[in-house]
Order: sequence, then C-alpha cells, then structure tokens
Amino acid sequence: MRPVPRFRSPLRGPWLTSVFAVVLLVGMPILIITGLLDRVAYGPAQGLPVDVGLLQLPPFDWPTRPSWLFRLTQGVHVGLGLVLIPVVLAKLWSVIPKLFDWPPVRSPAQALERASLLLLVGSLLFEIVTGVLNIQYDYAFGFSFYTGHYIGAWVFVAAFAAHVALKLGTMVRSLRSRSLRRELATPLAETVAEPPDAHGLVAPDPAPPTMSRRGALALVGGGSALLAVLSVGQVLDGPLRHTALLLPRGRDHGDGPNAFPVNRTAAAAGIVAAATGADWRLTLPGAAPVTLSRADLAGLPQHTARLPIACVEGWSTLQTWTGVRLRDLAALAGVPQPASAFVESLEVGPFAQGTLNAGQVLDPDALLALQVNGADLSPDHGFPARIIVPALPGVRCTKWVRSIEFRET
Ligand SMILES: Nc1nc2c(c(=O)[nH]1)N[C@H]1C(S)=C(S)[C@@H](COP(=O)(O)O)O[C@H]1N2
Ligand SMILES: [Mo]
Repeated sequence: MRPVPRFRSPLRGPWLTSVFAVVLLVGMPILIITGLLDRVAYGPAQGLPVDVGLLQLPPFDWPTRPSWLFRLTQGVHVGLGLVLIPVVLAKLWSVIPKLFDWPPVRSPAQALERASLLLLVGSLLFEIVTGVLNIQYDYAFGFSFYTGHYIGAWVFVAAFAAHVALKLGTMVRSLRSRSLRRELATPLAETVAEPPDAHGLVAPDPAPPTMSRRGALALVGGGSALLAVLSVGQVLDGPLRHTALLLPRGRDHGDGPNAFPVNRTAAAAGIVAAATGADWRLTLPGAAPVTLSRADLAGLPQHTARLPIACVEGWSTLQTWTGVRLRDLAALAGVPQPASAFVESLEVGPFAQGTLNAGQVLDPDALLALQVNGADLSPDHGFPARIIVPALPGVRCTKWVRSIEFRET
C-alpha cells in the first residue's frame, strides 16, 4: 500500500496501533456484554417503542439477586464506555493515513474491507455520541435512545467481529515487533519511526519526534484515568459524589433523608400536589378491585430493605426503603402467585407504566415504598408511593404509583 506523505508523525506505525487495539480487544467485549445484559434487564415487557425483529435477545427473567447486579452491569457499561473514548480516538488517529488510501477501491476484497471499516468507525462514533448525550441528559436526537443505541450496537458487533477476524494476526505480529518494556524506557531523543510497513501506517519521511511513544501512551492513559476519576463518584455514595463532574445529576442533593439524586422531579413530570394528597388511592385492579389510602398502606405490615437505584444514565445510589411488600399486595388482590404485575403511575408519558416479572413481585425485598431513610418519600422521590425492587433498573422503579395489576398469566 502507498503511504500518504501528508501524515508525518514518527510515532505512527503498526506497533502503536496494535497497543491501542489490544486494549480495545479486551474492553469492547466487556462493554458489549454489559450493554446486552442491561438490555435484558429492561426486559421484553418494557414495551420498547420499535420492534427490533431478529435482534431481539432471548428473553429471560432478569433476577433480583444479587441486588447490586444492575448497579454493576450498568456502572461498568457507562464507566468503561467513557474510559475507552481516549483509546478509540488514539487508535483512529493512529490509522488516519488509511482513510486517505488511494485509489479508494482496488479489488473486491479491499472494497469489502473498506466498507466494513466504514461501518466499524461509523457505528462506534454513533454509540459514543448517543451514549454520552444520554448520560448528559440531552436527548437531542429524534429517535428513542434505547432503540438507536441498541441497533447501533449490533452494527458495531458485526463490524467489530469482522475486523478482529481480519486483523488479529497482524495485531499479534505487530505487538511482537517491539518490546513494550523497551518503549517505556525510550526517551524523546531516542524515539525513531517504526520500519516501513505493508499497511502504509509508517510515514515515508517521518518528521522529527515531538513526543516519545511512552509519552503518547501516557497521554492516552492519562485521559482515560481522568475520565475514570471524574465519573466514578456517580456510582459511589458519600463525599465522592462531589467529584462526579461529568454527571449533571451526580452531585449535590441537599441534606436529609431524601438527599440523593432525582431522575425527574414531580414538577417536571406534571405531578400536582392535589393528585398526591388525602384523595390519593392505590388501586389493585382485578375480579374484586381493592382500593387503599396511604393510611391503609401504612397500616399493613411494613418491611425495610437497603436497595440501590441504578439509572441507565450511569449514576447509582444505595438507600434504605420502607413500605409494603409487593407479594403482600398481590395476596390482598387475590393473586398470591402472580405471573407479572403491571404498574401505572399518576404521570402521563414514557415512564408512566412498567411490568414486573414474577420474581420481581415475589422477592421478599420487593416493595411499594412509602418511606426512605425513615422519612416519608419526598414529592420528587415518588410520594405517596413508589416501586423499589432489588436489581431492577432505576427506570422501572416507578414513582407516584396509582395502580398495580397482579396478573395470573
Ligand atoms: N413516574 C416516573 N417514575 C420514574 C421516573 C419518571 O420519570 N417517572 N424515572 C425513573 C428513572 S429513569 C429513575 S433512574 C428512577 C430514579 O428515582 P429517583 O428520582 O427517586 O432517584 O426513577 C424512575 N421512576
Ligand atoms: Mo433513570
């Protein structure tokens, strides 16, 4: 392949590209698997707006144990996704001459390789942009984040698998061409270009180095470390939350029992005080519908559990919730062994309803919570009552609950 004279960095070459590649080869499968698991956690019952056809995952019931399961898969997915961004950008920089490969098509095989690269880079940038915008709350795109990010992920998985199959041998050979330990000991003054390569990555007339290879690796690693430090606070509670500079909801939430992140405030959800006052009733629809006031609920046996809320945006928090067990409500409604429960909120909109599977209803810590940390729920956290279930994605922990229908089939 003809090298492109325009790109003259003496650092560019198959070895450096392969170092970034091997990091991505380890990181991407973890990112993909945690992403798909999160999708399963949302569940087929979540009623995704678009039918994804063959890309539907085999539905299995997301478990309720360990209670931190979703907190882990979601935290790893968002955290690792952020940390890998500098590596992705560095790897793209390292292969930039390939984008200017000329003539663009020389053989059917090479055309196929270029097309797969276009899909690979395109889908990866799409996943990064939609993912980052989602955790920053900016649902700026005109399509559903869940569907877009999911379909983009499958395009990426296919292109990534093809790319690994085509390049694995080259990567291993290139990694063996130099010693990492020696590179880490090589200062700027002794930095020279890699020998000319068959891929056209190495500049034919390299410019003098302005940075050593170890400097370049430190720059990329430092970028990743900085992203890690700025976002880890959102998944940890306590004072570290103040360091979550990248996350708009990750930081300060005042004092008191209800001082933890709010996804959407009561005002933003259109919940008016009149609807949650003395006239509020919980309805359990069925053959003989049951209606309960908040005082009725408070008079039932109460159970307390320490459970996380983990949001798809990446933040999470562990709190102590008190309320009525969902399985007690199911028994009250005359459906002691429900196959599912359909929950509706006072709110109108995309978060207004959700379905729980049998395990999520029957878990002894699955609650219709009335209190958190010993105080009544605040309006923003779902007063008069909200769903909280171990390992259930935050988005399904419906606030301002109006009715729960326990279903036999
Ligand atoms: N009715 C309703 N319930 C809701 C939401 C909502 O917008 N409306 N947001 C969900 C999301 S995405 C999350 S992460 C949790 C957050 O709960 P919190 O705001 O009490 O922390 O509530 C969930 N329950
Ligand atoms: Mo969320």
